[in-house]
Amino acid sequence: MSAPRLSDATLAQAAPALLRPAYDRAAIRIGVVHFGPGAFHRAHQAFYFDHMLQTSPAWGVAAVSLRSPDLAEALLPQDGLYILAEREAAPTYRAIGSLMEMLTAPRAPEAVFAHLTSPDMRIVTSTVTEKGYCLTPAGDLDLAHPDIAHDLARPAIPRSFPGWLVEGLKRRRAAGLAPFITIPCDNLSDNGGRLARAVRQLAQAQGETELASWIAAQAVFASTMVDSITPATDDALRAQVEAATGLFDAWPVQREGFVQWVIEDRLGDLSAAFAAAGVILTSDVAAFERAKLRLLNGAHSTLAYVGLLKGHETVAAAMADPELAGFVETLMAEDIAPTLGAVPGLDTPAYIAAILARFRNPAIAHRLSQIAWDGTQKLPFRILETTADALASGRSVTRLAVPIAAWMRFIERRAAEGAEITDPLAGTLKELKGVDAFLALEQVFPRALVANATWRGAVERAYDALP
Ligand code: CS2
Repeated sequence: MSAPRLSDATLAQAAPALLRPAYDRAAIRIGVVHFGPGAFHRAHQAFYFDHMLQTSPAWGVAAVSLRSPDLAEALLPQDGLYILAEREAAPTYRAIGSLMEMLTAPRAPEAVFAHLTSPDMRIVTSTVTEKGYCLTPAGDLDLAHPDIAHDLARPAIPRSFPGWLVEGLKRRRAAGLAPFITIPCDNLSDNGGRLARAVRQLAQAQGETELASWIAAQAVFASTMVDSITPATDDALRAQVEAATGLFDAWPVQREGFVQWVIEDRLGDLSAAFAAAGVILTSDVAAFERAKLRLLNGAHSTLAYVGLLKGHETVAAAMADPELAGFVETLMAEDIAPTLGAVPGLDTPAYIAAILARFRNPAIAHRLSQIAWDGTQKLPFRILETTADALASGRSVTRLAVPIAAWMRFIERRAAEGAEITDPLAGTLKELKGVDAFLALEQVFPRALVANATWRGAVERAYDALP
């Protein structure tokens, strides 16, 4: 007999193991528009908003998918409810109630704008990944990006994330409202600064000079560091959720118990509500972001590319390989940590130890292939910025060259097998062979780095040493 499907009406039938919203969902107002409601958003920001709803009904989320209707199709029959599994030795299951609307932007543009121009709506968040910012390697808006080209020609119904923000802010200004606060939650260094620049440049390129000045003067883009390991949903998770809760959820999500959200302290009167939910507000988010991106994400990408070449499938399996685990630990302590300087409030050796313990979490099967996606977008922030800093201070880059060489080998192997490569540059990548061909990718490798003979030599040696 199959279990009833999760919804407002069936929630009361769930097994006691399911933690439920301790607030009245019928009273919720939309205070947040989120772009890119993938698993990470639902395991992270939506969880915080669910917490904030316990004290105020102002934190409902309208979740906007830029393309795919999958989320709306899965969650509409469930009234936006889904189950978050926290996977530690004793797992917990929690029904998250903060998603009140699931919109697919191209199908319902006016509904998206209705929220973006609502006086109750104060915060826009995003998890659109690195590529969603549509930037050149120098950090400018990529005017040649097909979605940006579209938004220049037809700004009123945008395609890109910056395009939605510009048009939303334009309508808000026309309605005499203050701008919303944008809190981007993607793994880019200075995500707020980069997004602010992209949005201003798009407004300028659309000929909206006054709008661009208004945005520059009044709109807040708060940088953030987000952290929680979130393996993709699979059928095993669906089955476990159903067995534990007695309800069927078409799209549950899972993460480790650890969850962290650090936001630049520019939220004004909204700060207290975020702080009460456990968000860390700080004036120095850049230091936290850099430490997390370089240590955690840098180590993750290293485990992914080297681990896949060695035949491992998950992070925990790669960490059970003493040679690889030892290499990553040394890379973090000897090569990455010295580029961070002192981070106020962060004990770096303890932070490294905690990350390595999280990677070993036996309750989580985090696939290396998931982390290996989008290498051209991730490696600049995770490894190449670290490498440039190490070179500038005369430190060795021998170990830092290994994940880069492993990525090249990984791409070559996928191409040779005819396997799919998930990356915006996949079409180019699958034709590349050998270090020189990869280093010619100007979208990925800064020319100053490529011109550095020490680093280049290190990449070549690492490449030759890998299978
Ligand atoms: C991972 C991240 O998939 C990846 O590239 O490195 O998603 C990582 O799990 C999170 O940033 C952890 O906060």
